[in-house]
Amino acid sequence: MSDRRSFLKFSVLTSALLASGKNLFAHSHGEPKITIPSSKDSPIVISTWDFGKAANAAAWEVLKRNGRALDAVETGVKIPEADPTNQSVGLGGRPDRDGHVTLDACIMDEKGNCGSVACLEHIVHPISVARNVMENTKHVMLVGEGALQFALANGFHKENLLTAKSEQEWKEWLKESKYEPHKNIENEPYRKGKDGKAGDKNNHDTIGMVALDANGDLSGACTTSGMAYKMRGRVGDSPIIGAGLFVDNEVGAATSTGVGEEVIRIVGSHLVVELMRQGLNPEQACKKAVERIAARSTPEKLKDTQVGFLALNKKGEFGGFALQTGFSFAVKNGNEEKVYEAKSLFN
Ligand code: SD4
Repeated sequence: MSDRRSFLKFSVLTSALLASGKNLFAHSHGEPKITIPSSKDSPIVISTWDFGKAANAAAWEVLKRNGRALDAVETGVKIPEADPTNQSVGLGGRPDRDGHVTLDACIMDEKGNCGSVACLEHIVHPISVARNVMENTKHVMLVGEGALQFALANGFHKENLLTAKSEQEWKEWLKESKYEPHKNIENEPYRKGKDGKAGDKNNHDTIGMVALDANGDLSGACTTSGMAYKMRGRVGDSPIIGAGLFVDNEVGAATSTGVGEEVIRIVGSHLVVELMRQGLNPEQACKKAVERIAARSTPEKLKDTQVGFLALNKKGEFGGFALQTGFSFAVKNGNEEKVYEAKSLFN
C-alpha cells in the first residue's frame, strides 16, 4: 500500500476512534500498536536553546507530513551540526585542548532502540552515524577510531571540522590553557556579543531534541562537540543513553545540556522520565532532577555550573528547568513556534 493510501486509511481510522472517545487501538500479535495522541498539540518538537528554533523548523517539515518522530529529530539536529557558526555542535565546534574537534551524539526511538557515537572526529553528522549504529549493528555505542571507521565504511565522508574561527580562539585559549567548563549562564562574559550586550547567539551548547509525532510516538536526538578545550578523549553526557537523552514511549522523553559530568552522575534524562512516570509534569520532573544535582554538590561548585533539562510527555506537555538562569528552549507545534526561558534554581 502506498504511503499516501496508508496515511488516508490511518486518518479515517483515527478520526473515527477519536470521535468514539477511544484512546488506543486494540491490537493483537503482529499488528502495529497505534496510540492516538491525547494532546491537541501533537505533533510537537522541542529542543534546547534558541538555536533549537531553526532545528525545530526542519523537524516540523517531517512531523507536519505525519512523518516519524525519529526522522524528525535526526533531520532537525542536522541543522546545527552543519552550521559552521555554531561553535558547540558538529562542524565548527570548539576543539579539545589538543585542537581536535571530537563529537558526541545519540538517538533513541519509540521502541527503545538506541545508537550512539562518542569522541568521533571528522564527520559532520554524528547523529546520522549514531542512527546507523542503531539500525545496522548489534551495538549501541561506538567510540573514537572505531566509530570513524564505521562511519567511513557506511558512506560518510571525512572532513576538517575545525573552522578558522574555532582554531584561532583555541590558540588564544592555549596561551593560558585554563579549562573552565562553559556555564552558559545569563550575562556571563562569553555570552556577550561584540557590542558587549548579553546573548551572543553563537555561544550555545548541545542540541537535545525530543518529538512526539502524529502517531503518538516519541523519539529523541542529542548532539554536541562537548565542552570546549576538554581533555583528549573526554566524553560528556550527550552520547550516553539515560544521561543526555532518554525516551520511553509509554511516558515521555527528556534531554539535557550543560556540564555533562553532573548529568552523568545522576543519569539525568532517565531520572526525568522516571519522575514523569511517577506523575510529575515535565517541568516538575526537570526541576527535581536539577535539585538532585544541587543536593549532591557544594555552593562553591554550583556557582560555576550550568545544567538544563528539557522534557516532553506522552500528552504533548513540555517543560524545562535549569540550575542557573539563561537556559532557553524552543518549541514548535501546530499552534506555536516559540522560545521559552526556563525557570532555574538560582538567579
Ligand atoms: C557535554 N553536555 O559535553 C555537553 C555540553 C553542553 O553546555 O551541553 N554544554 O558535557
